[in-house]
Amino acid sequence: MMADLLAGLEPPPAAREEIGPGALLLRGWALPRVDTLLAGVVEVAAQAPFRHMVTPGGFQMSVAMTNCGQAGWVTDRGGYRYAANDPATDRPWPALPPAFSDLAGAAAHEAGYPGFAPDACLINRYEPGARLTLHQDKDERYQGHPIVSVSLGLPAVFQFGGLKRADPIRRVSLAHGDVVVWGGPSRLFHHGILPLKEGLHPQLGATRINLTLRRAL
Ligand code: MD3
Ligand code: FE
Repeated sequence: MMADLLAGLEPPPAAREEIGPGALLLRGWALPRVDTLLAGVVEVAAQAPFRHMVTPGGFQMSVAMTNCGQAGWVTDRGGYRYAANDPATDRPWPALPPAFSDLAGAAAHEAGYPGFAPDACLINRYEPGARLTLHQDKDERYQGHPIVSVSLGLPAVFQFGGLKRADPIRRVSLAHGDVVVWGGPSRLFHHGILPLKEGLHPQLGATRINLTLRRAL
């Protein structure tokens, strides 16, 4: 424990914050693994490029997305769903990099959800102005599993509401290296990302990347 702390492998206990029922924010938790995670993103995007998908209502999303794992989240005029193949190439999505699954399993364990084994990862890429309007994540087959999110690059303002769309909304800043484990009641809470502000991150430039590790199937 103390040795891990000194080695920079474990953040101090003050970096743990319960931001909702069953939702634990681990500030800076991914920092020791950022380079490996980013290498995974580059590898995935080489095989399944980022693209701006279209919502069922016909709007192009401002966030660019790609996926890896057994299934990928997609949207088009036909609706939202998980698909085994990338519609852009008709080939299976790239495999989940082990660094992604390892980090998700360890973070979930840390948050009190042992045995979490993700089978899918949605990778979101934001540039200044890009946003994600308030929504719930309900396309996974069984919504009892937690979701682990990792924020990289420019900081963003995360909106966190409740089960009902009209519930009060809190704002939480998510920065480079922050990990959040969304389980329990929070798993189905409404959430979104406000338009990304201009900025330059030393490693990622004018970009924010968010990984969400999920059990989709
Ligand atoms: C709370 N992504 O991919 S991460 C998404 O930053 C998504 O790109 C945002 O919402 C992003 O669906 C927010 C935080 C997050 C992710 C998934 C959640 C919060 C969540 C699922 C349930 C509840
Ligand atoms: Fe979401």
